[in-house]
Amino acid sequence: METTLINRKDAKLSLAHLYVGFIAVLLGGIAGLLQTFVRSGAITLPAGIGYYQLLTAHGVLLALVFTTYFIIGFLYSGISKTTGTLAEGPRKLGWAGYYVMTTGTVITTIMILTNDASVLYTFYAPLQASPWFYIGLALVVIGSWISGAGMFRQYRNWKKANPGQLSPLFSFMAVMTMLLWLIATLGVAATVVLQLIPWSFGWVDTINVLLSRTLFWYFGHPLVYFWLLPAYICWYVIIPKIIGGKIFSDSLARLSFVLFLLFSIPVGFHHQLLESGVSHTWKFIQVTLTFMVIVPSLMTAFSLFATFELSGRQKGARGLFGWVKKLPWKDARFFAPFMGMLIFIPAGAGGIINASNQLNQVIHNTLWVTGHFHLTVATSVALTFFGIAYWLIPHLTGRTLTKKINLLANIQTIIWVVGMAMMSGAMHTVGLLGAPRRTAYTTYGDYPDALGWIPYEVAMAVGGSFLFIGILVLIYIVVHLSFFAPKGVEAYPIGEVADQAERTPTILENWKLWIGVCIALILFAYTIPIMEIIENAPPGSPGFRLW
Ligand code: HAS
Ligand code: CU
Repeated sequence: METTLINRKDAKLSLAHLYVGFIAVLLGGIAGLLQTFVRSGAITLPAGIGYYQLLTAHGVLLALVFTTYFIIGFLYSGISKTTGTLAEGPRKLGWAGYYVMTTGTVITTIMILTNDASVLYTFYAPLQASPWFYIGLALVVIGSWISGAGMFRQYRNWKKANPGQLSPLFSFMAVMTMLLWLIATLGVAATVVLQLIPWSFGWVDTINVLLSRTLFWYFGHPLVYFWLLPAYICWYVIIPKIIGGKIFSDSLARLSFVLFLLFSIPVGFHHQLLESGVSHTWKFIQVTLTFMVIVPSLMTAFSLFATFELSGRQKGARGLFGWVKKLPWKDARFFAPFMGMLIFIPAGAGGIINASNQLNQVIHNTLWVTGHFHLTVATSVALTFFGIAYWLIPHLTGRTLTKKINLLANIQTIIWVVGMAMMSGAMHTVGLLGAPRRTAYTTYGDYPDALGWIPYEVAMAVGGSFLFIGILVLIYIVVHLSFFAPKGVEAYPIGEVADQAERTPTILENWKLWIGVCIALILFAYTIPIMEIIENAPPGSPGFRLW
């Protein structure tokens, strides 16, 4: 039984992040529920609220605000746990980042609420929001850089104090995640600062739309791994401890994170396969690299199965699948992330379909894609984050996860999986039937095909209602664990590496090497296409406000 909590000041920093994250979940969830009702034709929105306004709030609050705050809060806590209490400098940077991000979040949210930024979470030009929306987003990114700098400093301090030693796995993974984020956000920062802000203020009249979208997707794909890697940290480092097993291999875990750094970024064109203005050659190269980035996920699946099986056999499991019975199914800290893993199998398969050029022609811009990302980020990642919160919040507040709340958390997980299966299942199917994404309710003049989509949209609304109930249960649990649960010490589970595992090669911690290869791959995949996009650009576009 563990008896130590991480430093109280560090706990406060993490908690501040988690609270903003969960407030965003509640608000974003309300928007999501309403959207499914509008889309299926069940209601019309009162008080001049627009469908696209809700959709923007939903995407920004859940995909951008919840994830970023949760991730930074979680990573700071794990760094404090594994490298020791944060030094003064890193902690100050953590708070500075928090305040800058929060200022940006508030500005962005106000712009959405006043209906000055109904441009969805991808804010594609030539849709034009108020300049303050982009300024808010820029502040969120700058704040996250400051927080990242704090983590890098703490990691460097640890390295200096422990020369020649391999850094703790959690801290290595946290630094890799923030490094990936730093390099990726350079793209979105470039389009926001150099293109969108000057254009929305009216300092320039037109914008190069293709360049802006390309810079967005340079960032947008690694963004999804910025969400995924903290979930992988839980799967690699936390879950083995919770199930009473060991980390299968430290080297494999580190190698998979290195591969994510290398292959996450030079692949953005798989979001632009139907976009004219980019040559086939470069699309082909980036699709090939996309298939490379599937490898570290397959390695992760392999390593998880190995951890489960080894620990099951140690507990006496027999036969091919006997180990399944030895997993702690009733423990919400395991069950929620496990359901995330399970869903990631079909979710990842869907991703491979998306990335295949010919199949992408079928699913692009349909509700299939919306189904895909509700399985990946909104189930695999979100359920894992919920599973982390169930022990992390009480650890930080000095309380405990009681049996009752654990049971409620398991019920929450089931509600989530059922709701998402319905909603995402319907989205995938109706997407194949041609229903577009990013559209409000319409019957296209009672066009028969479009009428055939409506039953699926009703199924989406039913699933969405389950999910909303899931969010209410989740928020109840979070509030309880934060303020009302009995005082005590909830363990911070950090797994140990299996004894038989080989020694980790130090080259895996050669940051200069990996950053060098990463930059080389990015330059290879993007330099010529971006030059072509600039050289062959059609006349730029003015801004449009279509809402
Ligand atoms: Fe994706 C679109 C391709 C993964 C999120 N994706 C999106 C969008 C989002 C998103 C948000 O190529 C929409 C963006 C927008 O608004 O337009 N995606 C992929 C590929 C992968 C992938 C190849 N996506 C993700 C992840 C996301 C995410 C992860 C969020 C977290 N995606 C695409 C493409 C598009 C796209 C195209 C553009 C579509 C279009 O045309 O617009 C891969 O990384 C997936 C690899 C995963 C696997 C699964 C490994 C399984 C594991 C679980 C093991 C389970 C165990 C438990 C051990 C190969 C690790 C089992 C135990 C038992 C007992 C059974
Ligand atoms: Cu992608």
